[in-house]
Formats: sequence, C-alpha cells, structure tokens
Amino acid sequence: PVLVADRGGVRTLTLNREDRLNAANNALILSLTDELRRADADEGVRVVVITGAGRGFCAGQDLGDVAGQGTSFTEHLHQTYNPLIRTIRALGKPVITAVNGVAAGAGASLALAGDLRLWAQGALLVEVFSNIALIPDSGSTWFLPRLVGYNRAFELMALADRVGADEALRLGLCEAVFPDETFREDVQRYAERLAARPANALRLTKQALSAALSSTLDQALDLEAELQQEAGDHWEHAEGVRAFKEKRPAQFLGG
Ligand code: LHQ
Repeated sequence: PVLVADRGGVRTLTLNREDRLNAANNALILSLTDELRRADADEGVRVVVITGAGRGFCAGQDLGDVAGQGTSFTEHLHQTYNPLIRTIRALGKPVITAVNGVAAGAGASLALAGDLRLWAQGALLVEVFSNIALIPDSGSTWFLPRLVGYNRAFELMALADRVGADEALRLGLCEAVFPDETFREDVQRYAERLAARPANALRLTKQALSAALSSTLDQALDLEAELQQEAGDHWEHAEGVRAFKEKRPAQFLGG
C-alpha cells in the first residue's frame, strides 16, 4: 500500500490506494510507519516525503474497513495512527507532507504532521470527523489550534468546511503551494534543496523545536545550550565556518 522511491537523498513514500483516495486501512498505516523507521535508519536518506497516488492525498480511515477492526477505537488509535504521528515528529530527518489532493479526517492530521507541508493548488483539507459524529484524532486537536488558534480550529472541526490551498497558505497550514501540473517535480526540487542542508544540525533543530512546543522558556534555553554543543562538535559546523571564511558555499553532503 506504500510505494518507495529514492532520488537525490530524498525518499518518497507514496500512499497507494488510489481508487479510495488513499483511505487508510491498517496495512497502509503500519507499512507507512515501518517505512518511516526504515528511512530514519538509512544513512543515504536525508529527507522523507509523504505523498498520495492519484487525485487524493489521504481520505482518512477507510470507512469500509472500520467495522471489521474487532478492536476498540482507543486501541485502534494506540496501535496505528498514534505511533505513525509520533514517528513522524520524532524522526531524525525532515519529513515533508506533499499534499497532492484531498486530505480528510486522519489524512488531514497526517497532512499537518509534516515538518514542512507543501500543497498542490488543487489540494484541500477537511476536518471531516464531525460528519460522522467523531472527534478529530491523530493529532488534529494538537496541531490545528497551535496553527490557527482555538476558535478557528473549533470552527473547522464543527462545520467540516473545506480549506483550499490559498486559504491554507494564509492560515499557516502549509509552507508553499505549487501548480498541480508541476507539483511532483516542484516537491522534489524543494526536497533536494533541503537535502543539501546540514543534516545533523537539522536533526537537532527539529528536536529542540519539538521540545519547545511544550516547554517553558527556561527549559528551551537549557536544551538549546545542550544541543548547541552537539552541533558545534560536529564536522558540519567546522565545514560551515571554513566555507564562510573561504567565501564558498558549504558542502554538507558526505563527510
Ligand atoms: C472512501 C473514503 C474513506 C473509504 C473516499 N473510506 N472509501 C480513526 C479511528 C477509528 C475510527 C474511525 O476513524 C478514525 C479517523 C478518521 O479518519 S475518521 C474520518 C474518515 N474519513 C471520512 O469520513 C472521509 C470520507 N470521505 C469523504 O468525505 C469524501 O470522499 C472526500 C471529502 C474525502 C472526497 O470527496 P470527493 O472528492 O467528492 O470524492 P468521493 O467521495 O467521490 O470519493 C471517491 C471514492 O473514494 C469513492 O468511492 P467510489 O467507489 O464511489 O468511487 C469513495 O467512497 C471513496 N472514499 N473516502 N474514508
């Protein structure tokens, strides 16, 4: 259910249940999580892209599959979506969610979970959960109010309105919007730019920023001081300073 492709230090994981708008069954969620862990462990991978095959990004839980789960919703979330979202946020490499089309329900949560979120012009996000009288899950209740504030988050969740790409950019739900026709190449170009950045420094930046989202200023200052040492001791830092003095671009690949 997940296609894997490598190019220029970028590993692209493509959700591949096109006829269902990549609605998620257990196999899809577990194999995506598995592939993310594999990418984390692979030294050749510097950036991970998650995207969808066909016209959808991810329509959330496959509603044809839900009755047959045999487990409680609580257990289901603990076993599938929650480890997926945690894996993305804890990954030691940047994760780009490349939202090529509709992102609904847990698929909307997945779209928001990326470190960087790139949208196609025709993409849209819907917090559909209330349409089936459920609550937003897979991190939506945590991501959305931090991005748009409590009130707008509640409105999007209560009314399940569709958010298009222009509005998503305005609201801060994505970093960039690209034309539908060139989306996949534009994402690859962006991801390769990111792949040329200092991987160790980006890993530590992600760690510090993630921790800061739920820490005090004092805790953030202490963690910065600790992780800065780790960054400073790495060869990337020496290379960056050397390149600056020699008035040339730093070379962060290899090492
Ligand atoms: C689908 C789905 C889908 C199956 C489209 N399943 N087939 C966690 C824990 C425990 C329990 C439950 O949930 C959760 C988390 C969740 O994610 S809950 C939310 C689940 N998702 C939804 O409720 C979304 C349902 N889908 C929609 O509202 C629409 O399909 C959207 C807005 C995504 C897209 O609309 P359209 O662009 O108009 O496409 P469509 O509706 O025509 O869908 C195309 C096909 O995909 C269609 O099949 P068909 O055989 O008629 O061509 C849909 O049935 C199928 N599909 N989403 N989630």
